[in-house]
Parts: sequence; C-alpha cells; structure tokens
Amino acid sequence: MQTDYQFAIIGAGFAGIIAALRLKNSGRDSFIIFEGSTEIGGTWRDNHYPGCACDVPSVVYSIANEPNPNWTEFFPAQAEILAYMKSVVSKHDLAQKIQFETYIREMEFVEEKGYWKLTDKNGKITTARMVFSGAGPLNRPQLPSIKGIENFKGKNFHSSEWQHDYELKGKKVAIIGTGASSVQIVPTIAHEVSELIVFQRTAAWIASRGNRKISNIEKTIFRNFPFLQQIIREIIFILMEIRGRLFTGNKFVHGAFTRMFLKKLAKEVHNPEIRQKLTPNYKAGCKRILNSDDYLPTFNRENVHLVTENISEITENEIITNEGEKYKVDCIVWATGFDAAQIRTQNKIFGLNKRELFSEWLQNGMEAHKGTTISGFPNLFFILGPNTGLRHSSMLHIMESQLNYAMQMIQKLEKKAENAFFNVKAQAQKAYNVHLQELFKTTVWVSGCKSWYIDDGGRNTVLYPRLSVHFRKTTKHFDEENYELRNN
Ligand code: N01
Repeated sequence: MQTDYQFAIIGAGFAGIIAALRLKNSGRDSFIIFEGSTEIGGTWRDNHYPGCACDVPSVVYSIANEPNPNWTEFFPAQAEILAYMKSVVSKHDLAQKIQFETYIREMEFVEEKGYWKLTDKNGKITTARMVFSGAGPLNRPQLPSIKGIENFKGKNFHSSEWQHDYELKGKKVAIIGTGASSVQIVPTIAHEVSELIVFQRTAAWIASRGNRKISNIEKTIFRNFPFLQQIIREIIFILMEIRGRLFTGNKFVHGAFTRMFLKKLAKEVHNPEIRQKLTPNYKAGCKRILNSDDYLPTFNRENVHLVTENISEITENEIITNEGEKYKVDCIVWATGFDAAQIRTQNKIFGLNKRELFSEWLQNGMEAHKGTTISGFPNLFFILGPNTGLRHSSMLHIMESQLNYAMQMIQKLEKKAENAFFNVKAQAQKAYNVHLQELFKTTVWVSGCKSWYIDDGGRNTVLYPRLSVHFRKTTKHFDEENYELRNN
C-alpha cells in the first residue's frame, strides 16, 4: 500500500461511526477516524442544552444493524443518544481507530498517485486513498448581528454552548429564536427562571410529540424478540414517510396536518392575543415543523412573555425592540441556529487541477452528485453533503443510504490499479442537480417563507426534495456510467 491508510474518516459523529462500521464489518481494517474534539458524538456531544432531545423516535433514530432494546423513551434525550453512540463505538472496538484532537485543516488530492493528503491543524500529514467527510452541517453557531450585541454585560451564550454552571434559578432570561432548539429549551427552563422573555421573529408550526417512557416489559420483549422492534421500526418509518408527503406537495396530507396543528394551538394556548402571535403566517412545513407537547402551554405561564417585535439594539443590560420597548435581563440565550447553508471557508479541499472546493461552492453554490460525491474531487464521500437533509425522518437513514452507494464504488475501485480513482462526471452532477431543483417546485419549501435552507443564489442546497425511500432508491446502485475511471 502506498498510503498510510486506505480510508480516512473525518469526524466521529454518527456519520463517521456509520462509515467506520461499514468498513469494519466488510473486513476493511485500514482506516482512521480524525476527530477535532476530545470525545465522540458530533452534534449530540456539542448540544446539551436543557431539554435537548431528538424529534425522531428512538427506534428509528438507531443504526440499522445496531438496534437498541434499552431506549428508555419514545423520543430519546441527548444523553441517551450519546450513550448509545458510545456503546456502539465500544462494542465494535472503534475507539482505537479514532485520533482525537486532530482537526483536518486541508486536503489535497494527488492525481498521479490517486490518493488524498490530509493536513491537520498542527501541520501533520496523513495519506489515504479514499476519504469520508462526516463533519456535519450543524456545528457552527450563528449569532445575529444586532447593534450593541458586544456591549451586553450579563451572561450570554449560544444554545449549543450551554453553560450549565450558570444558575438560571431566579434569573430574568431572554431567549432569542423559536426554532427546534428553542422549543425544547423554553418549556424546560420556564419553571426555573423568574422571568422568561421569548423573542420570536417567525412563529413555528408545532406538532404533537407524544413522548412516553418505554416500559421494562417492552424492553424485555425487544431484547428477546428483536424482530418485533424491527417491525415497529418499519411501521413508524412508513408513518413518517406518509407525513413526509406534506412537504412534497400532497395537498390532502398538507391540509389534514395543518388543521391538526391549528387545533392543537387553539387548545393549548388560552390567551387569544398570544395565540394569534403564535400562529404562523406561512405554509406548514416551509420552515421546520417542530414537535412539542409542552412548548405552547408554556405561554400560559405568568412568568413567560412572548415578544414579536424585532430587536433593534442591545445595551449592557437591556434588549430594545424597534418599537422602543426595553427588556432588562440577566442572561441571553442565543437559540439562533447554525451556519448550515454557508460555506466553511476556513478549511481547504484541493481536488483535480488544484481546484478548491469551498471557494467554488462559495461562488456557484453547494452541489454534489446524489449528495455524496463531487466532480473534480475523486474518491471523496460527503456524508450529509448538499441536498441530503430531511424534515420528516431520520438522518441516519440518509447516511446509511450514502454508505450503500459508497461501498459499491469502493468495491469496484479496489479491483483496479492502486492509484485508480473515480471522478463523477460534471454533466452527470449537473443533470442530477437540475432535476433536484425541478423537484423542489412542487414542494412546500418554495411556498414563500424565508429559511436557512436557501442559499444566497436562491437555491435550496440543504434539503432533499423527496422522501427517504426515494433517496434510498437513488443510492441503491453505484451508477458507474456517470463516473470517469482514471489511472486504471
Ligand atoms: O436553529 P433554527 P435551531 N432575531 O435555525 C431565530 C437541528 N435540531 O438551533 O425563523 C430573532 O431552527 C430564527 O428566526 P427566523 C435541526 O436540524 C434538531 O433551533 O429565521 N430571532 C429561528 O426562530 C434544526 O433545524 C433537533 O425568523 C432570530 C431561530 O432563531 C437545526 O438543528 C433539535 C434572529 C433559529 O432556529 C437548527 O435548530 C434541535 C434574530 N436576529 C435542533 N436570528 C432534533 O430534534 C435568528 N433568529 C433532531
């Protein structure tokens, strides 16, 4: 072998773990996982705010071949997901493959040798024939640019950088943003703080969550009859796919769910004025539909206030709205999301002819073939690359589909010369993306709301416009005809 490793995996979150499992289970042992942090877990390590949990049922939010009969709740909490990930790593002895505190800063494809040169932040170089990037899109906190933000003297932190040693009890807390993280934080801290001021820019559609404990009897059944858990997983998956039709243009499903959401809002929020403010003014699903049973009722509490005026300025102890209202607070929680659709410019990936991926994406928008491979950047797999996001089902399902695809390409490549590489043809990638953007035209995501799914060029580069089963089908076979094979 002319490289240090056959495979390099970047990131030890779910994407990296799933890639490593596939390699290991197929008898491929020459791989390394680079992890910038000191622990595995990715987004489930980084996000640990109060109430942090997954809004996909635990039985579905599991790796296909790693069922977990011990889930304690229908919707798993962050700590339990992280523990599950650690148990999988330990069961398969993957820790010895992980190089912690190793942040890959630059990658360069060496064309004549057919391998990647990876340089970490300390300048150390590793070579690998193929690379899986599992760096994930939701790890760069986004803070808004508000006048005076730097002058605030109280405590303030982003939802993904929660400071647990800061005592919230008795404090006047402002939370900015009402997205997926905020709806989990708000009901969890409302009873603890003296006052909670929720700054909402856009109301979210809220669906019922229906969380419940999984009983010991159920766990025993799942342990002894794993196929029963498998059947439940399939049933829930199918129900989620049906719900997914509300995003992809089925008017009947969309209407039925919208009525359900409005009924829930009417039932759970008592004050008509507040209810009005919490009623979204865009089509359900255009922005992420959030699942919660306790978020809306929190606004019935006397110590919780909803502010819908925009913030114009922040002083050393106040938030001032553009109507001139002033809110004196001890702490600000920025639940303002992540830079997912923005390109990461601090890292460099050099492909064929010294092309640099992120500067190309910055100029032309993000694009990949089947969300996984990129023309000009051979033997590189982006797990959760552009247009792979789902709004109705488990992202683990997408990752596993991408691995099905990648493993077939790997098998083919291994039969060729040691320096051979597959490069997806530019016209195939273009055709795939033209088709994707065409598919968006009937979805709810083009119905007129402003969302972080859309890039500066007006293209949705974050989501997959169809159901998870369609992505599974698209990635079922490696479409060799769409690739050029070089150095063979
Ligand atoms: O971020 P978001 P998040 N002034 O982008 C508001 C995943 N996730 O951290 O809608 C006032 O959803 C912004 O307002 P608007 C999941 O993929 C998964 O909550 O832009 N408000 C919005 O309300 C999710 O999609 C789980 O008008 C401002 C909020 O901040 C992703 O993480 C759980 C503002 C940001 O919402 C991100 O979720 C949690 C400003 N200047 C998260 N700027 C699961 O359960 C922004 N906002 C799997």
